[in-house]
Amino acid sequence: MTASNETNQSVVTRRRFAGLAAFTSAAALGLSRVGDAVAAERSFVPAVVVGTGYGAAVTALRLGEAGVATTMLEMGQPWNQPGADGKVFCSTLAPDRRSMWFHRRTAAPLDTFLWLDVVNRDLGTPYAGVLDRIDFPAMDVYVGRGVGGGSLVNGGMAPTPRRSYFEQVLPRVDADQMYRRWFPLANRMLGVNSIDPRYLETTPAYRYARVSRRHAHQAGFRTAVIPNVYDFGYLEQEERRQVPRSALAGEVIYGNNHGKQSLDKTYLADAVGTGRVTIRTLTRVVSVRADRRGYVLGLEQIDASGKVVRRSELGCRQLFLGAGSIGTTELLLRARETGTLPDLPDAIGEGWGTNGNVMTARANHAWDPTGSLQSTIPAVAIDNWDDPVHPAFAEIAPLPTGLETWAGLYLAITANPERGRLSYDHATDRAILHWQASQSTPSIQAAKALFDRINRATGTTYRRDLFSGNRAFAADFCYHPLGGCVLGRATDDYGRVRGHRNLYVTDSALLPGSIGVNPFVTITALAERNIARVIATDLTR
Ligand code: FAE
Repeated sequence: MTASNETNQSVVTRRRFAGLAAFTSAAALGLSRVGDAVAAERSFVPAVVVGTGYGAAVTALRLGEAGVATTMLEMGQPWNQPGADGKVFCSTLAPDRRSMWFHRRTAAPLDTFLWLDVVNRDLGTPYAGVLDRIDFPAMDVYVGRGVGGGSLVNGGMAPTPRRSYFEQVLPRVDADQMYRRWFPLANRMLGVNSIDPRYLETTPAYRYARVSRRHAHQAGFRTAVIPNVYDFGYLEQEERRQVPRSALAGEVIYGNNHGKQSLDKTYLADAVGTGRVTIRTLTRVVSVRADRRGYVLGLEQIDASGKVVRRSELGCRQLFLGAGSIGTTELLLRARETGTLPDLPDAIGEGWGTNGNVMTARANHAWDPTGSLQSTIPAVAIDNWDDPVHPAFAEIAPLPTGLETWAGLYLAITANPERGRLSYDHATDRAILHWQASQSTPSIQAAKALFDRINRATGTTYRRDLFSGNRAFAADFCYHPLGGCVLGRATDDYGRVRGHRNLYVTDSALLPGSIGVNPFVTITALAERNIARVIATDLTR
């Protein structure tokens, strides 16, 4: 290591410590902001970033590094303050009010077990929990709510997309540069790591993955080990009971108490650590309008019970939208349709897709148990993306009930060409998604082609007891909403909203409905690429 590398390294480490300390003290003091108190009270700031998910976190860090005072606005809570049970998050098996964002009942995607309504629980009074499900007529969209966005609730799977598919999806983005520079940077920053192959082959916690992998091989499919942002070293320690359990204690979609490098531990800690970035929490952006200096946002601050405690406005010169595919698109549609930014492009709301998401489960033979201890963090996938008719990339998912279930569960990503559209509904003041149930059929067909072949090769069948209505496939929900403000259409090739100076989209809304693998590494890498260009060319200092 050279002397200057060492200096850079120590600056980065110090910055992260400072950021993590700011998170801790904000939690200890019960503050509704992380970072500088004075900055959080200003009515005008140079840059605002809406949301704290992947695109937002990257953008805020790089703005902070460039010396731009930046305020992040997040409608969810900071998730680092333990509740009465000493834990920040509740587990998937014993969910409480922390689980869901103002729902009266949990809304887990597997809604029955042995056809019984035993999975979901009543929650009592609605609360600002960490997982939201936005329900549209034929599609339910899961999203994370809180400082860290989807990183708080997701499975941490961190694959880089196949280059040929990336080039097909985003032909105007320089793939050479992405694969040489931005994907490696995103992987490094996110803390992506891989499971030790010896551990994968021997631990009871991944028996389910080995069983499903063997079945896939029997049917002639290829499988791949998938990197993750969960610390696999920590996971091994969990198994030896040297540290508190998280992945081995059924924690994931309602948050992981340990092990996961969510954004509040990486990008956001670094961003706050620059001393230039402040996060205002439980603060929802409800409107955007233009003024002489840039943009003015209407804000609603709520308490954890949902009561609006303050309404205010915040002005900025540069506005970066990172509220997620649905959130960002909704803000721009509302602005266009209520006339506060009437000239926004027609392409806003278009090009929305589910990343071809479809979930299914197989029933294994009695001699093929999958184990009562299952890591919630997936590590293996069936890679059938080369199939000329039905490309599919199927994550082998756990079913961590604490009991033997003999189930093989999968979340498949397929190349479903169908696209939906979001529009603004004046009556409810919300975005509505135009997606027909029939548009999910290509996802089901692709998954069926894959799993029919596995069932034939192994003499097994589908489980029909896990999704209500006796269904073998569930393609009426998605974890990977993508699109709505597509790169090169609603924006230019770097996320600048067409026709609007200093207005940018930074997140999953940029991806045109499909990326072929779990998307957050791509969202992160694209955000890195875009903000580097914007800082180099658009910022006036
Ligand atoms: P996102 O992470 O959704 O963050 C948006 C943030 O903006 C949220 O914190 C919102 O609360 C906030 N927000 C929204 N509207 C407003 C507003 N009006 N005012 C203020 N704040 C607002 O954005 N992806 C993978 O790559 N690997 C996985 O293993 C994986 N598993 C998943 C499992 C689950 C259960 C879920 C739900 C998702 C999973 N994903 C996974 C998807 C991934 O988390 C998602 O693509 C990214 O989080 C999207 O990142 P964005 O930057 O677009």
